[in-house]
Formats: sequence, structure tokens, C-alpha cells
Amino acid sequence: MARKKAHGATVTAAEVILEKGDTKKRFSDVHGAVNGHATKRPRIEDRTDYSRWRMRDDEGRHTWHYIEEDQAAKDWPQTHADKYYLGLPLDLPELKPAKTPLDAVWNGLTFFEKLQLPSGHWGCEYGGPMFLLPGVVFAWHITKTPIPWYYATEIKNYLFARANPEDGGWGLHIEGDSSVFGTVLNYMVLRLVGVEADHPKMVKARATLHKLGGATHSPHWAKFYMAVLGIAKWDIVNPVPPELWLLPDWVPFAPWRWWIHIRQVYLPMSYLWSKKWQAEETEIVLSLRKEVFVEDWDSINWAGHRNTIHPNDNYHPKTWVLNSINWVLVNFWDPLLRPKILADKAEAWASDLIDMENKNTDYSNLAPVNAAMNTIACFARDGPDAFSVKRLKERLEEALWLTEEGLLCNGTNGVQSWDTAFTIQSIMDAGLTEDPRWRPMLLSALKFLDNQQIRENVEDQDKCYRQQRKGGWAFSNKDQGYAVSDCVAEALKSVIILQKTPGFPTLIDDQRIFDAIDTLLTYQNPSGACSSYEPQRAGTWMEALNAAEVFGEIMVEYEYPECTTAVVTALSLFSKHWPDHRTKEIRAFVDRAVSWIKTAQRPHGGWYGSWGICFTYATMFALESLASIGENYSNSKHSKRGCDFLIARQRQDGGWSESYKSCETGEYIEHPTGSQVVMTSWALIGLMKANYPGIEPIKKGIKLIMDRQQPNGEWLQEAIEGVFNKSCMISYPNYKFTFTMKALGMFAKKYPKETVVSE
Ligand code: LAN
Repeated sequence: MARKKAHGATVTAAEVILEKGDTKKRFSDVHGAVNGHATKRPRIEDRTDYSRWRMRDDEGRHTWHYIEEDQAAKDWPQTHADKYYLGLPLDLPELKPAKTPLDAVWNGLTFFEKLQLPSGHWGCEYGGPMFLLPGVVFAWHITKTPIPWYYATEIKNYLFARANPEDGGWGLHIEGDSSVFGTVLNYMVLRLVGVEADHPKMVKARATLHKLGGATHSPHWAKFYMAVLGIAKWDIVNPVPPELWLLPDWVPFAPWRWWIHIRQVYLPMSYLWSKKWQAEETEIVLSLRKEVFVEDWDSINWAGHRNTIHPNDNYHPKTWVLNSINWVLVNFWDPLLRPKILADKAEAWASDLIDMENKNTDYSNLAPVNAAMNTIACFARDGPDAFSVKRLKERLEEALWLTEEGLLCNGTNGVQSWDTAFTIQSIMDAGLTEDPRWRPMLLSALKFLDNQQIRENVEDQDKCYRQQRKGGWAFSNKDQGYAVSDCVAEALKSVIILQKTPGFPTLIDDQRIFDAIDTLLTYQNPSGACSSYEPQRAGTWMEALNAAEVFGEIMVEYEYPECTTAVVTALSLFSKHWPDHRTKEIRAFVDRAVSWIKTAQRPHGGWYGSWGICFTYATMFALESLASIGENYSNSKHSKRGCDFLIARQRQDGGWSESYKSCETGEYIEHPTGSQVVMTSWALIGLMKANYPGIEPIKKGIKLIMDRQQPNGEWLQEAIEGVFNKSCMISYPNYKFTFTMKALGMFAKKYPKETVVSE
């Protein structure tokens, strides 16, 4: 894992420029060592100097660095991408105003090209959820990791910028109403990074927290974190018995059947719950005990508050089944019946599974939620100097991201392969892949996907119940290494498109393409639909055991029109170029998948989206899959109803606008800020794929996208685009480039004679 420094010398990933005059210090020496200053409060300033931040792209691994030394800062100049992420002026020239949609794509690409990173992909903030950064900061606190002043400062800035302007609290995600979950976690973060309790913003946030009932009213995961930190007693945490991992595979609710994220979160949680492990009681922890509760700490009836929760946090109330199981576990199993030998065995197996997750991802872990918890679990098990703890902390850094508002934690360690695939496709849809002007950019993107393809299954695949992944792509990078059905599909489509374009090399040979197909073909559920990381392993009745309260639909894999469509279109494209490879299986897969998509259509004609907001996103995908088997507006009632659904929701100004509230409520709800370029693009792409007969509504939408383009070719950020688990929103900032350009490019190709002049 060697790479070149800006000035030529080779360094390892762990060597980064950290402190004044110290360009060689190892990351772990600064962040990782227990240096006797565990309780020392971080220094905190008003702001950092934004001209000193750099984002390093180490073959798709992102880390942010603050360079305090002038000479070192000069030796490593800020790139356009750095400046863009940081909200600094780019001073790019105004481009020739776009006269046609194709001009607009050209201008968009001219801008977007500047943001391509050295390894060939596009980086971005991937924020939104407000419960991720807390995990990281708690892990630092618990592992006694000094927090550099520039991190502390920018974490404070981010959280203050994202506090609810009215009540000063935080929600589950950046657009959500204040909840106990968001407020208690982020309040604790601010205190741990050095903000004083009497800071006016903290006083306001605390008042909101207390108004919501205080920390006793928080959901399960917050209670877990508070118990580990020593802010609450373990009795307030509903049980997470590690014995679950010992259940035989045939048991209908055995953990291997759960959705991978829940599996991986409950694994370290169960280990720590079983041990009732608590971090050192630091001064700040003792103080937080007095701050976050409404009640006097010593008088709290901890066990009595296991199920206390504020309605704002209770998106998915626990079922009576789960409540009854918890009651038995708390009152009988844990205190009276639980054999020590069984508990030890369960802890040992959970611990082995944690090791497998670490090994299989080179300590990146599936996402920062389980990465933070695994860091704490490994610290509890292995102690401060262990390789596991140091390496986990190093990799945790890759989820951090700096924006003009401050430092946040991304939902994953990036969106690298996913955004790269969509960028390639938008250029293809505009018919520009053969234009030599864009070849270097595309070639570099292709090289990235080549480099990021997962070449082997994990060694202990069956032991740790991992899905086949050989030939696949992850959402972020191959270190994380979890193939996802639609990530494999979108990356594969992009690779095939480019490799079949004259002038591009065949970097990925046929065998590697076949590997991807073999893996894709494993994703189908009996219904014909595809899920995300794995086919469904248990029924949706498992939601009865959903203990998280704040999220819906998390226990098992569900069936998604988005994922299903992506796989369908990838298989169709593959079959065009390799008509003789696994022909029958592919045809059967596609037929069953498209039949399922038809059954998933809602009575109003739209499809519910689980990963983008919401009906607009999934309807685009569904219309695309229907089109891929020749069904369109004129010959398919499904396609027609989908188009009519979209057309009925077009706004006066030609755009579409959907709020995240659609995801929560299941009803189409408009965003109060009006038309959004991303949703407008999704709707237009769907209509064009379906061959919608009227051009006027499409032209109107295209005009809106063109009008919103800036003179330098970019589009500005509007409302949030993505979602997960029904209730939590997440940003996809590159969508405002990839999907706008795709819609414009498709229009240009479909209606070459039409000119839509932007104002
Ligand atoms: C993602 C991000 C990408 C997303 C798509 C590829 C867009 C989707 O089509 C399939 C599912 C997937 C891979 C996905 C799953 C859930 C993720 C990983 C996230 C939304 C990003 C963050 C989220 C993760 C679950 C956050 C942690 C929260 C927990 C409840 C554990």
C-alpha cells in the first residue's frame, strides 16, 4: 500500500502529515497511542484555516489532512476537488452559454472533469444521518485517542451548523425534526470534543433534550452508547444476547438471515452487552450524567426506562412479541438462567465473527456504524495497543469528510464506484464516449473500475455467511468489499459500454466479466426481485423483532425495484454482446424480474423507492426495466401508468419535486422548496426511456435543468436526494451532475433537432 508523496518520497498509508513540523509521524502515534492524556480535553478554536485542508485519494481511499506547516502546505497544493468540497472559490472561467441540451452536457462535463480524483473516480460528501459521527467520536473517547484540535473545531462547526435553527436540537438526519436520538448523541459529541456545557448553543440544545424527556427517552442504540460510555447503566439497554449467534442455521430467525447491516451492528453490540462493558469514568462522563438526564442520576430507575421512548424517535414501535421476549430475557434469562459456559461460548463466537469482518475488509468494515462499535469491542477485548484497535481507528478516518460547514461522518467510506459508474453512463447516454475530448477522463474512470473489481470471494465465506462476491463491485471501494446487486450491475454496464467503444482498451477480460455475471445471477429472490447485498434469507415477518425503534424495514433484505432494474439492464446489455453465455438462465432471470416489477407498481402508477427519494427515483428505474424488454408507453399498460403518474406530478415550472416525507409516509409529497434538478432528471429519464409521446412536458423539464446550470457548468446543491430504512435521509451530491447530464444527453440523442434555449 505504498504511494507517492507530493514531493516524490514513498510513504505508507499510515504516515500522514499531522502536526507542525512533523511530516513523518505515524497516524497511530498521534491518534492511537494511550499517552496518559486520556481525559485531556481537546483544544477547540473558532475555525480552522480552510486553505490548509487536503483530501488524499489513495486508490479510492479518502483521508483528510490538515497541514499546519507552511512549506508542507506549499508542497501539496489544493486541487480543484479540495476547493470544491470545502466550498472555496474555484475561479473557473465562465463557459460559452449552452444553446442546446448537448452544450449543457458539454459544459457540465467541463466542470465535472475538474473534480475527477487521481485514481479516476469522483469523491463526495455522503452525509445526512446524524448518528454516525457520534459513533466515531465515542470510539475515540473510549480508546483514549486524542482528538486533534482541527477535527474538534470542525466537528463543532458542523454540528452547530446543522442544529435545528428553532430549537437547537438534532434529528435522525439533517432534514429531520429534533429527536432524542439526534440530540442526545450530538450533544455528547460536542461535549467530548471540548465544547463547554454553558455555551449558549449547548444550553439551547440541552433545553430541547430535556423538553423531549431527556436521555431516558432515547432509542435503543443511544442507550447502548450511553451504557458503554458509562453515562447510563446497562439496565436501561434492551438485551442483545450473543447466544443468538449460536443458533443453528435452520432456526427461522437466526442472525445469518438478517440484513447484513443489522447483523454487523448487533454483533459488537451483543459482545459488549454480554460483558456489560463500560469505559473508564472520565470527568466529562461524570459531568454528562448530570447534563443529559432530566432526573437526578442516582435516582433513575434504569430498568424501568428500557422501553421509554419519545414519539419523535419511535418510527417503528417495538412489537408485543419483542417486548415479551425482552421481558423474559431481562427478568429470567439474564439474571437467573443464563449459563456462564454458554455466555462464554457465545461471546467467543461473536468475537471470532468480529475478527472475520475485520480481516475480510482490511478493517474498513461494512460501514462506520459497525466500524465504530467494532473499534470499541476490540479495545475492550484486546486493549489499547492492539493492532486491531490501531488499524480500525486508521480506517475509521476514511469515513470522515470535510465540507464548508465542518467535519462530518459519511454513511460509508465513500460513493466511489457507484458515482463513477453513473458518470460513465451519462456520457454514454449523451453519445459522447467516442469524442476524444472526454477520452482521458473516461479512460481513467475505466481504470478505476478495473482496479476496484473484487477478484475473490472472502476466504471464510460460508463460516461468516457472506454472499458470493467474486467479479462484483462494492458501492464504495474494494477494501470494504461488500458487493451489492445494483452496484455490480451499474459498474458492469459502464465497463461493458466503454470496453465496447472503439478506442478503449479491454482492461477487464471476458472471464472477469463472466465472474460478475455469475455473481449477479445469485441475487434473485424466489419472487423474481433483487435485494441489496444478498437475496432474502428470511421473511419480512422478522420485522416483528426490529429493536432499533428509529428505523423501519431493517431486519431482513427487502425487494427493491431499483436493484432489480439495475440487474435486469446489466444482464440485457451483457446478452447483447455475449449472446451465448448462460443464455437461458439470463432470459429466465430477466423475465421473472420484470414480472415482479409489474407487481410492485402502486395503484397510482408509481413505484416506491427505498434508496432515492422516492417514487420519482424508483419509477425512473422501473420504466427503464420495462423499456429494456421492449415495453413502453404505447404498448404496455404498466409503462403508460408509470408515465401518467409522473406527468400528473410535473410542476408548473416544468420540474419535479419530492420530499423525503414520501419515504416515511408512502404517499407522494412535494418538497416545500419547489422543483429539484435531480428529481426532474429522474422523471425525464423515466419518460424518455418509456418513449412518452408528448415532447412538450419533457422540453419544459429540460429547460428547467438548463436554466439552473451555472455559468461555469455546475449545478448547485438542492434538497437531499437519498434515503435508507424509510426514515433516514442521505446525500448524493454527485447526482446533480450525473443525472442532469444523463437526462440532457438522452434528450439530445433522442431529439437531435430540438433546441431548448436556456435563458
Ligand atoms: C447504502 C448506500 C448505497 C445503497 C444503494 C447502492 C444506492 C442501493 O441501491 C442498495 C443499498 C445501498 C448499498 C445502501 C444500503 C444501506 C446503507 C449502507 C446506505 C444507504 C448508505 C448508509 C446505509 C447504512 C445502513 C447506514 C448505517 C445504518 C444502519 C441502520 C446500520
